[in-house]
Amino acid sequence: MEKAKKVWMDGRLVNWKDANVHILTHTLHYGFGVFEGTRCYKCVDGPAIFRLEDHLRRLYNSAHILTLELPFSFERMIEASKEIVRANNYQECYLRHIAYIGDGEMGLGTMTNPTRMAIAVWKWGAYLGADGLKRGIRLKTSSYTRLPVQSFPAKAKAIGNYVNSILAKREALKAGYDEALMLDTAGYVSEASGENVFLVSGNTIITPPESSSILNGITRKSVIELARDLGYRVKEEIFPRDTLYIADEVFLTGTAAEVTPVREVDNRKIGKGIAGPVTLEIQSEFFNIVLGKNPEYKKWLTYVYPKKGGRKK
Ligand code: PPE
Repeated sequence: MEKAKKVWMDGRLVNWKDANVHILTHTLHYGFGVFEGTRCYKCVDGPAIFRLEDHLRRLYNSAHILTLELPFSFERMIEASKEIVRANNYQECYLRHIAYIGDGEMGLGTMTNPTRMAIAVWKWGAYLGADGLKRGIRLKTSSYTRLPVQSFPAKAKAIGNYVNSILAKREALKAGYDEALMLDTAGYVSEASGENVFLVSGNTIITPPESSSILNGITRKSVIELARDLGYRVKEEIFPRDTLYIADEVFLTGTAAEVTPVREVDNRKIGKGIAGPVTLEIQSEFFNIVLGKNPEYKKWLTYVYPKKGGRKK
């Protein structure tokens, strides 16, 4: 990973090599904290962060679910997010917001440790590989079940939740697949280890509903709106994994993965076994939007430089 110059920590810009925490940082031991992943794209008229307010709203909601009080205001974090991209002079990058419990006391019940916040940025290419983004990836149903909604706050992007995801991801990678498909406790499709799942059947696009144990993905929400605007019928409903096997197309959405086609699920070809036309249309429209090429969706962009339309050279 290329090291950025600066990291935003607790209200200050610090050098990359100084962006460290104490070994007794509470969250490091128990995983109780929340985070966000957001992308900044090099738009035609300057760098812009995609759906920054929605990502930060989810960060504050995640914290609320965990009963963590965040020490900085929403507005301050909007400004800090732009500031850290500018401080590193990046045109495009991934932003990682994190809120965690710092050091002080140990033990599960400690209430006195400070809650800390940071934003780090780095350059991140195609999450599931450039080839995967173009041609499609291979998905394998995991032996790990998504944790049930009564035990796991799926609507919180909580750090500890990711033990479940990483177990599934490592299992899939070791077995030679690109990504893990996770089922819920009833056996229905929930999501991939770090992406939401969609299928295409004729003119209809289906994805599990928000009431499932899925993260309410911001890319998911964007793709639902975009697909409807393109004239597709979009349904949010539960389905078993064999519905994926017989779909015309399958794709994944996520900030990191963007819109990634799936060409195979559990050793079964999906459609023709290549990236499907509907997926590629949505992917291409999605890239137009995040790159500021579609005026209808400019509402989703937060330009990093103050002048409307980005920095003028
Ligand atoms: N489900 C999960 C479990 C998840 O982690 C993500 C994001 C999504 C769905 C898609 O949500 P959204 O990004 O709002 O569209 N996963 C992050 C993981 C990246 C990482 O490896 O770290 C991401 O895409 O940023």
